[in-house]
Amino acid sequence: MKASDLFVKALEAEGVKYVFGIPGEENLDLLESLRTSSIKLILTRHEQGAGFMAATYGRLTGRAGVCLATLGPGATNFVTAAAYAQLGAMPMLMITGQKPVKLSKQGHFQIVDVVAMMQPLTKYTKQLVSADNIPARVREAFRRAQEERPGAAHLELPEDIADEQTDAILIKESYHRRPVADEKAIVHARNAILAAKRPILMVGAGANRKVSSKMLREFVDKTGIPFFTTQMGKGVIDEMHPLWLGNATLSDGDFLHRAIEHADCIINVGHDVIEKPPFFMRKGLRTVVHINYVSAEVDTVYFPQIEVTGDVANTIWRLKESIAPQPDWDFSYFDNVRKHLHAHLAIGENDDRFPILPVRLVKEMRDLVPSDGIVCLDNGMYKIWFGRYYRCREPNTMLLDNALATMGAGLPSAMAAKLVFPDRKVVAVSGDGGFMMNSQELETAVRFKQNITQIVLRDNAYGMIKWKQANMHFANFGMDMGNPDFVKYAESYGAHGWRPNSVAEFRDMLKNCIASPGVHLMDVAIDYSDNDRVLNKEIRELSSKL
Ligand SMILES: Cc1ncc(C[n+]2csc(CCOP(=O)(O)OP(=O)(O)O)c2C)c(N)n1
Ligand SMILES: [Mg+2]
Repeated sequence: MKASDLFVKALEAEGVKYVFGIPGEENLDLLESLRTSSIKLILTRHEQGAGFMAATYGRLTGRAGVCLATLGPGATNFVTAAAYAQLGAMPMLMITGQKPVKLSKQGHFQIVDVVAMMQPLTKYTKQLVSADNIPARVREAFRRAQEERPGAAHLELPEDIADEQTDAILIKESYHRRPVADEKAIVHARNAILAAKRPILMVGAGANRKVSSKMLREFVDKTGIPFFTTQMGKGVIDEMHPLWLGNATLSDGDFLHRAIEHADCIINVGHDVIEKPPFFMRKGLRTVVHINYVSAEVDTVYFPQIEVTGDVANTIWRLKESIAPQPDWDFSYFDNVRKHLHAHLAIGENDDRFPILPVRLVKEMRDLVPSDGIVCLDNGMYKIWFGRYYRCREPNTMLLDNALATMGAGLPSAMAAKLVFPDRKVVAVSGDGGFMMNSQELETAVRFKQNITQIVLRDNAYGMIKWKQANMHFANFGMDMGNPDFVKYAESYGAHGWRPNSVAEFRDMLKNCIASPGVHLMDVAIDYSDNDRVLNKEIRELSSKL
């Protein structure tokens, strides 16, 4: 068999449905093999967009999303997406081409050492030097990308290897189960929780990966232990649950942090130090029990005393079975924190001013996006507001990146989410800065007849950095920019463009965008004047009184 055909058969055997990317001449054998396969090519307008899509596909399915690029410039365009997948624990496989390894007549034209370049950004990076190795290399790349903690893998398929003949046969995925935690570790954790007076549960990114949602919910319902979510743990347990204590969007100074300070035991499920810290650990103040698939990476802000490593759902189930509510657990302080948090979250929900204020924006979106609808955030100021105020009802219904925190992933991640869940509503939210970093993928979305909505929050600035600049008492400098007419811009791609001039119009237009087919772009002027007042001052002042 021809090597490129075998490579594609190996992808099919891994269950690959889509390959995202832009081929170059070095990929043409592989492309021809793809053409006649069951795999669909999602041709994009930039390799970065393709990489973000592949990573998000992996994030939502647990199976590595695959992206394809040429050597040199195509491969270097994958770099940010590789980091996005690697830091965000999203299984992804990048395939890049290369000039012939045996005999090339092109000198060093376009040659970059891509395998070495990918080294710090991946779990596995290899050049194929013989067609006979394809089955083993492909299987290993998928195994490594998908195994906990998931991440990026890379294979380089040079032109001459792709054209070789081989009689190698595919290696099937083995039967395997995730290891479960050791019983002694479970007993240790259980004893710490039972001995505590004020335990609290934290739900982090790792809990959003596999099906641990049901067990966690049962754990909370049975024990009555209050919980909070991290940004990437949003929705694992319904954030409307009566025991929810908030989202750790800020690292300190929020109402939630008063509860954390008051707790004497934190059950930390799925936390990963790659996330911006949900709270800062201080020495000796409280017991932290780390429950995850992998052990805790120790950091100055995170050094748990007890670790339970193994399948998370299994660990939670075993803890749930053996922990009954204790008479001397006292959650009264937490109840008080929750009461004040809820009162605070509601402030501004009905503010009619336009340009729209972030709290109102979040409120309208929560009302209009169905429980299983997926909101995909790019990176900017609004991420803080959405993290704190938007309450996710189901796992992975807010895709945000609190790991690499790159701009430009909003639209591509929404497109991937729509491919994975064609029947669910998908809305991307980006700033005017982040949107323009991959706005060209509007064409891809239109070409594939996707039904998605892209909200662009327009403040004519890199607002988040502007806010931080002001926080540091620097003069306003270097953060303001202009914009295209986003409505006309959308229309020029064959998408629908909308520009509301009031909150009421925003609501009507969003409702219509979500309900009607096609690619919709809403150009929404945003008022960030509350950033300083609410996020820097009000929350701190009010929470410090608790
Ligand atoms: C690729 C990339 N470049 C730069 C940054 C640093 N950064 C974080 S947020 C931000 C501003 C985002 O601006 P915009 O998308 O308009 O959102 P806004 O904050 O204005 O709502 C910048 C420059 C980043 N996170 N990622
Ligand atoms: Mg902006």
